[in-house]
Amino acid sequence: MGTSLTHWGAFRATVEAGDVASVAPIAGDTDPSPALGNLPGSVRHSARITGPAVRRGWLDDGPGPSSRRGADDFVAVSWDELTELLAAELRRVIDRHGNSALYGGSYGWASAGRFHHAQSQVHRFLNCLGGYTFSRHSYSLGATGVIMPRVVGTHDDLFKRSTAWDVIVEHTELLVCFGGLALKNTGVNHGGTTAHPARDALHRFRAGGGRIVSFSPLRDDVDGPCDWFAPVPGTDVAIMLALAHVLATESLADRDFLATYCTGYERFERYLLGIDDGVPKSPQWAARLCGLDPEDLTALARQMAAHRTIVTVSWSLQRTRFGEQAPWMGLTLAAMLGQIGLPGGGFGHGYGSMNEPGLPPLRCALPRLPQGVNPVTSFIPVAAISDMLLHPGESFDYNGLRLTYPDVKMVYWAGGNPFHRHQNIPRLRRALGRVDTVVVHDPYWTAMARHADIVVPSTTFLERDDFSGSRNDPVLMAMPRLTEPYAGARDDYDTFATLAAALGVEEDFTEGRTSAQWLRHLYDTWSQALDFAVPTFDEFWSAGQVRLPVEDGLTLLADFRADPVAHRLGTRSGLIEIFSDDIDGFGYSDCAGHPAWFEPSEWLGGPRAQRYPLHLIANQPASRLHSQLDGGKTSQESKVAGREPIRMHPSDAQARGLHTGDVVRVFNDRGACLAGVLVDERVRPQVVQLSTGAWYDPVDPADPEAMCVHGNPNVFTDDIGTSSLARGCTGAHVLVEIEKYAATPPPVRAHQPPRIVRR
Ligand SMILES: Nc1nc2c(c(=O)[nH]1)N[C@H]1C(S)=C(S)[C@@H](COP(=O)(O)OP(=O)(O)OC[C@H]3O[C@@H](n4cnc5c(=O)[nH]c(N)nc54)[C@H](O)[C@@H]3O)O[C@H]1N2
Ligand SMILES: Nc1nc2c(c(=O)[nH]1)N[C@H]1C(S)=C(S)[C@@H](COP(=O)(O)OP(=O)(O)OC[C@H]3O[C@@H](n4cnc5c(=O)[nH]c(N)nc54)[C@H](O)[C@@H]3O)O[C@H]1N2
Ligand SMILES: [Mo]
Repeated sequence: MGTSLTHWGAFRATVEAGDVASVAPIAGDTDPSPALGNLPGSVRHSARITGPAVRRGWLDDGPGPSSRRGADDFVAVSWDELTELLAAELRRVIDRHGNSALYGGSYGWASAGRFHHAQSQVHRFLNCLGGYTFSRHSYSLGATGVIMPRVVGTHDDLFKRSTAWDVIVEHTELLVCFGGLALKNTGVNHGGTTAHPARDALHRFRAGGGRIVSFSPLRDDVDGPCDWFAPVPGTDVAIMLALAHVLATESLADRDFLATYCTGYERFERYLLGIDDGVPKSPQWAARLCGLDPEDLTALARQMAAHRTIVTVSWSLQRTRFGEQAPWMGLTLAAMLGQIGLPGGGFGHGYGSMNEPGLPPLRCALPRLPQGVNPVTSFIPVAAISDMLLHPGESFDYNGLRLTYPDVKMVYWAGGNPFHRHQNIPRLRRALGRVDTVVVHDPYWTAMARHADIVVPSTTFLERDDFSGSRNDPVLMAMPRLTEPYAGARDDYDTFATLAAALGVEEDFTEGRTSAQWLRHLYDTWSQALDFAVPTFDEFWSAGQVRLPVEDGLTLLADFRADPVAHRLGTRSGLIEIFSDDIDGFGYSDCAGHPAWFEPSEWLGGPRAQRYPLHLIANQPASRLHSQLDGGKTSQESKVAGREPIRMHPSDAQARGLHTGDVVRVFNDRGACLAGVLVDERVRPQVVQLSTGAWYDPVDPADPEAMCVHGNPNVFTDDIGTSSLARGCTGAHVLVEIEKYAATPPPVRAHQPPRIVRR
């Protein structure tokens, strides 16, 4: 029996014949994530990469653009050959094109361990070589990461220092949730988690008389009783404006709070009341967009003003076109209620998006592998990868800057799966076809690995020693190796150390340490910097964990409310910016100086819905983390007819002659996939839900436009940014049509390795 940690929780495992045989949550985790069920069999899964491999066409023809990526055979090579080829190609690209031609943005979740964290490893390695074009922000929080620092001075603290669940249970009367409070998502936390308290907190909240109002297309985004409103997806900003309109016109807005703690309310109010455009953003106005009853909105606004209320906005709302607006408008609405900084009142962002919001933060930092310094200045907002690869040398707007896409020749990926996360896969495939070389480190033959020229087999966290924790969890956990490395897999660290030696930067990269020595070193340097005592590394390792102090009882922005001068915000004015002069000054047509309603392209109210009348919600999967361990038991058991399940309302199913268990073709003009139908009343009519994470499985790998037979929604999502401000990912929403798939559905082969030939 061994113990370890994943992003979705800590567990105990039995190991047999070199693989995980069974898992159980650790004692004390009262609400473990079902995704733990994907671990058994994951070490020796058929999709494991068993040794280094090189795409045949790349080996035969050398580096260069190719349309064969994703369709070619692979040639098995030895580790020595791999090191030689890869070192030579890195040298060639850097010498001939410069370090900015190396894209090492390499975003992705990989494993929880702090040392073998693939992103940190690859960044450190590339920095030793002189740097790389990097990426900013995340797919998770692309819009929030840019807008919220400008309007409230931080984005991280909105989660890390969010109002604690205990404070909500005790003080909050009304939780108004835009995007629900999806407990399926609180299973997960970046870096791991040893407890899942959200479900229990909501029980206690209700038991104490608390009320939940959920705006969401899915009833089950809130577990248990709530007042459910199912508006037209993408209209939350209009709804919030309507609520704000009632507050403004019924003298319910807290003018003192707005005057003391905010700037720019008057400018915003002109827009709200329609003084300049003649369009008051009233409940009647919003009702025409969102489809809800204006009386209900008016009544809710009054209740919000009369009770201790938190307005919370899920992260999904900002993963849509104009995604900057929802968190900004949610904050503005909370500011008008005047309860920001009061216990149990104010603003929340991401309750139900991740385990972290509501959990007390650590009183210290965590051990961290230093990534070195990157001298290269070229970067992209992370979700602009296809834009960058397809438009080298072109300029683009980002957060008030005018930037230029570098001419990237080599894409280096470790620990992420762009075929899981990126929008418009046909476009991504054309973009990847443009570069000279694609390198991927992964334990598994994901679609990204299949599109690589050089494939580097990584160990999983189960095959190496590591430790991890997260900033809102009180436990730093040891992650001892549970079994030996499978087949030819190597730790990413060892791969990079060998490459660094071949490239003459071994000492810079390793600092003379083995990975075992690094673990001890990271722990020791971390513990020496703490202002409290922790056990020695050996004591920690044999105990398997160390408990760390946390800051209990937080209320978001309480210190700012208590003293807005001493605790001035990191915004230009030091206050909450309901109007931002800076953003206004950028003159963007798609993001104004104050939060506003913009009509998205992918929504039921627009012209596109005539052709594609169903609004697809591409949300996070309940059965796994992203694409990770899609071949595992929990994920596989969730499939319908072997495909990713698509949920739809009985009325939409009936109109198309569909039943639970049918295989359907889901499509728009960008692409198509197959999926398995689940008819479900909990889904709003005209909405369908297909989670991300089914491994991309093109029926004809040689055709970039090919239908995915497995159910990956990113084949048809739009690769367009949130706005010129943040250019965040907008993958959460897309319009589609659905029809019964009449032919015999092709088999799903995504979890079988590609053809590997030996020379
Ligand atoms: N089990 C599991 N948990 C996860 C993850 C996972 O892969 N699996 N991923 C983690 C990661 S990396 C992240 S960033 C977070 C993401 O957290 P979120 O982005 O919040 O998660 P989603 O599941 O995409 O969306 C939450 C809900 O928002 C609702 N929603 C979508 N569009 C709209 C809309 O226009 N209006 C309203 N009112 N509601 C809408 C959907 O019904 C959806 O179920 O989740 C984390 N948690
Ligand atoms: N349409 C749509 N698209 C979305 C979203 C959405 O809501 N809608 N959500 C977005 C969000 S919030 C996110 S965070 C992204 C997630 O996107 P990603 O983070 O790219 O997805 P993962 O599947 O977690 O990819 C992690 C990869 O790391 C590999 N890995 C695990 N351990 C190791 C290791 O030790 N070494 C190496 N080298 N690799 C390892 C795994 O096998 C896996 O292939 O997706 C985004 N995409
Ligand atoms: Mo995310």
